[in-house]
Amino acid sequence: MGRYDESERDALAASFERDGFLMLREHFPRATIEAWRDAFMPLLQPHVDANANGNRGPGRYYVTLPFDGLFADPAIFCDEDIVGIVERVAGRDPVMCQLATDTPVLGSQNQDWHRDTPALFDNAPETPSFQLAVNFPLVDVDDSNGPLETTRGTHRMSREEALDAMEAGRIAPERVPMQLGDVMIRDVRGLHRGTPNLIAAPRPMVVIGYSRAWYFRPEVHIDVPRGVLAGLPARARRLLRFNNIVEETTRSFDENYRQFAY
Ligand SMILES: O=C(O)CCC(=O)C(=O)O
Repeated sequence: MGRYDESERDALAASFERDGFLMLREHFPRATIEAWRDAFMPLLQPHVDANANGNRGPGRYYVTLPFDGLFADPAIFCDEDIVGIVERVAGRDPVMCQLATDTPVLGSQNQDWHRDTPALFDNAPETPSFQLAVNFPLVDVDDSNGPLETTRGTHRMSREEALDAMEAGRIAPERVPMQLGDVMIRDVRGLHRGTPNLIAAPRPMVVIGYSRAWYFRPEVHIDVPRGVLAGLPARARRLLRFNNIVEETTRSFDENYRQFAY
């Protein structure tokens, strides 16, 4: 049972088709997300210690989450509303390909406007959605700590067309403040950027990637421990089918997903 019925999911999917993103406000329980934050902060620190300048540009860290414990919670990655909407916009039987975080800290800057993947076919930006990101912050996000900025409708335009439309004022960038528990689902082709975090506390944002059933992204992956997989419901196991099965969880440290902006 999700929070939205079938017709509400249809309406949300229709708004996604138009805008390239949607928000599910107050979707996850705050306590669940606070527990994720507490578990995440010790994972961030070694990256900050190793590279004070960020591994994703100044003051920005990309950190993969280990797929175990509370991070392997099917109530999050297999949430019925989210997967129901993902299936409506990216087709039946999707694949989960990524579980990670983006964290700007004090000293981060505006990113260049970018999309996270190139068009599926050269010069054919109008294809249906094939790669989605589900984002939720581990802290409340407002103007002080680096909200995402995005653009409506650019998921079906070329990068050049979208940038021209912004420059001409036909598309206005929008800041996306978010509270703990809020969820954003976005087509990763939508033109967006991270903005500076101006306060001392890091601003982690989880990203869960879902792909069309046949789409494989070699630049990201999840190491799924065999024992964790065995304890998951069938639908959750199916979502994970393209990922590596490992005997034990790995704490990946060398983040090699560096080519992320198109
Ligand atoms: O989390 C953010 O603020 C945006 C990060 C982003 O767009 C990226 O690194 O590709």
